[in-house]
Amino acid sequence: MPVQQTLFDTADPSTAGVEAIELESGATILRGFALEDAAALLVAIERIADAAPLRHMTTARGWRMSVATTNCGDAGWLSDRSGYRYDAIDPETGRQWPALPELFADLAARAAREAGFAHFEPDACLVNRYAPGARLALHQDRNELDFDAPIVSVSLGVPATFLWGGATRADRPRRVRVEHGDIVVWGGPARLNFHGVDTLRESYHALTGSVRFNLTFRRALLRR
Ligand code: MD3
Ligand code: FE
Repeated sequence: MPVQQTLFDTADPSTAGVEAIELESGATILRGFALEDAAALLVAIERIADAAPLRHMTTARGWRMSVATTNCGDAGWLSDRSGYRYDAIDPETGRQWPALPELFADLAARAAREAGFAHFEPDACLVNRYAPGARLALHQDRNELDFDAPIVSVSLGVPATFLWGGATRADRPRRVRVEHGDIVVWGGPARLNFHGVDTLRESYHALTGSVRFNLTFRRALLRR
């Protein structure tokens, strides 16, 4: 059973009413945690996509991903016929990925702290855009060099269903609805769980129209 608890100081007005649900040890949903920053986050995403366009990457097996992706930060996640990896250079532009905005790093660190992970300093932010029909098949995030750091995921726009699996691909995933402004933090024992996103349904959000954006913050490189 999910444990519902207040993980932070209820006297702090910036977190008043935010609901924290621990899905399992090391995996926490902070409902509405990004709501106040959502409009600014979307403006920042537009600027990032101007410099490093959203694109449909290719899997190692040659499939075009239905999700469109870009990155900001010191390292960007890439997939192509040679596999998955992080690289400081965007192969589309030949330039470094755009810098990780202060607002992004600050929000990710605050969310991680509320979920029990102090001093999270992300160096990579994957930006995913889901149009209706897009999905992300079950996978693990294991290209990062630092598995001690958590991963922080921010949902914006149209709601989606996370597929929340276990330590092996055979574990039947739970379905967890994530909405505009929700943040999921996972680390510790849940860091290598299988997960995915179910096919996005046709829907409308005032700030994004028919699409969903997800920001995934990671520590991809080892600390200097
Ligand atoms: C991790 N993106 O880009 S994390 C990814 O909505 C990715 O675009 C998701 O997975 C997205 O690699 C955001 C979703 C998620 C859900 C359940 C998990 C990650 C999880 C359970 C355990 C560990
Ligand atoms: Fe993932």
